Amino acid sequence: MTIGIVGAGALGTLFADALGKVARVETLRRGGDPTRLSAARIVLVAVKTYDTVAALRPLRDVLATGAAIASLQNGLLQVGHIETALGPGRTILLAPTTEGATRHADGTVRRGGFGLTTVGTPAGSAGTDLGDALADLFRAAGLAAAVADPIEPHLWAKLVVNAAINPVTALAGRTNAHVLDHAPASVRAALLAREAAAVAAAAGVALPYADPVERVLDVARATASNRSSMLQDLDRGRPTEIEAINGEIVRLGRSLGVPTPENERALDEVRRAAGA
Ligand code: KPL
Repeated sequence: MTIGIVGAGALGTLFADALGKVARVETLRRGGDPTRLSAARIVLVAVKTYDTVAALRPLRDVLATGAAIASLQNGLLQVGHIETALGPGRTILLAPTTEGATRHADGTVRRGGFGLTTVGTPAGSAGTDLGDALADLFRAAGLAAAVADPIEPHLWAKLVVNAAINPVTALAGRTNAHVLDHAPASVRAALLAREAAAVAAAAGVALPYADPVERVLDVARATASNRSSMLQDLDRGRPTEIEAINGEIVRLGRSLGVPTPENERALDEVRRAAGA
């Protein structure tokens, strides 16, 4: 099976390297030739949320009929972005992941611990057996994977973790271990996670864990040596995903009447740190 990967950042490279051992992998970099992905059965999307439409648009007339698009991305807006870029009627899989990868100064990418990738189809979409096939492939490549239906609680589960770990580590300039080792960072991460979980509950989402703070600490432990994606974005002077993560919590919190002062503060501070 040929797997396409859109995006050659740290996460895309981690998946390309792992899957390259068990499948044929074609990576599409920014400005690359989209026809490289014409034989792909599954296309993994590993670009930043705000780059999705521009990165996928060139594939609109290139992808094979029946090819599935599987998003590894953060946030909640993946399906809309994919449909905007490729049109309706595509087979879409969502694959939120707690794998962490850091690109070092010499350009190499190192896995920052061990995460779990959960694969499923968005609510209301037609069933496909490609989700099971993708999870099997991940496992064959040495990446822990699960299949879940519905997948939305797992997108939220990842959002809560990102809302807590990413701004705290990005603002401190420290690896994910900071959330465990530095008491004020642990307190702040816990406040962020609790607010995000309260928004999830108000949105009618049952998170797949009982204690969001414990979950954040578990992921921080499993990815302790990783520099969070938000920290790597700030390091490189790139836009961060703060709007899709804490920004989304704040926006939904407002519309659902859930106060999110800690997420608002994180949103504000990361925007300022990024010079926005
Ligand atoms: O998803 C991540 C990220 O950095 O965006 C975690 C799981 C927090 C790993 O660093």
